[in-house]
Amino acid sequence: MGPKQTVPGLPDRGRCLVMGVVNVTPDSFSDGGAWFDADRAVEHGLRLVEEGADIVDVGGESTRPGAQRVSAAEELRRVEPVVRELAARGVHVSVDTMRAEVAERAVGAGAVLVNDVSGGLADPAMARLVASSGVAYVLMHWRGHSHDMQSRAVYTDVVQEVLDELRDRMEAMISAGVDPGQIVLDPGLGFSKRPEQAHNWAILHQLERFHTLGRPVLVAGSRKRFLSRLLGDAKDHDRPFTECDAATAAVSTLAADRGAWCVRVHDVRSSADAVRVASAWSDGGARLDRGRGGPMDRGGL
Ligand code: PMM
Repeated sequence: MGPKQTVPGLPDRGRCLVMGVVNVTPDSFSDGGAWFDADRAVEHGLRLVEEGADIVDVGGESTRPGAQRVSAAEELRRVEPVVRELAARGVHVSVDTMRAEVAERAVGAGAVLVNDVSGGLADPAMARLVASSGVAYVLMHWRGHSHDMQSRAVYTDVVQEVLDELRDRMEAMISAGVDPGQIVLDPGLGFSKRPEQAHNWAILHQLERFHTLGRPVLVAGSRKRFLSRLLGDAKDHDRPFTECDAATAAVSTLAADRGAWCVRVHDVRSSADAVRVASAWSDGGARLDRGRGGPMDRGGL
């Protein structure tokens, strides 16, 4: 099992949490364009909660390989109304941003988690904001912006280097005044990790080593290229991203079993089921999570 799994402002369900993704962008790699409208994005976020999401992650900037940045003003225009409305409806909202300014406004609008894929590197003001607001913070392993991140995927020992770089970033945030209890760590699957070099699989294979850093771990493999590559056909055609949800659920099951605090996914229903299976399996059903109706409710076997 991993380190203590409670994070301020976020629910403790005694199992791995599920974070559902709402990308309010025209170009995210796995669901770009689908929710690029505030009302539709809110509707989608509420549907994800019904399907079992514990947290809804709202992002306004695509991080797909090669993506160009949007302005802070445009990012705010996309995310702020969605965060505000979902938070007003009682949803635990996370904001997926690398900008302190966007994070600050989102926290003001009710976000309880700042999900920063740059681990504080993209915006020097981020550490101060996280420290002064006391908000929970996902610190992801990152080596550079999307336009050239894959050229930085050069490792001798990927697991050790990602661990070391996460530790360095965590120490830098703590020196800037962030309480260690605010921090969740994320190895950043797909970010400066090459599918053809099995970087992502090496990290998942040794996921338990990340617990040595003493903070909860978030795993975000949903619809990423290492899955579509694994499931590709004999002619080396990758499986389309949207057809990788069963594989994502398998990753969620295994990540939950290896002590992940949370999985970040696009298809919530399958991963919400997966983490409940992992939990019941690991404790022999001692503490069944019947939040949404268990098998007995339906009179089944
Ligand atoms: N990946 C994406 C976006 N946000 N946040 C965290 N913490 N970890 C990730 O790996 C991550 C993220 C890119 O995926 P998407 O655009 O399909 O949501």
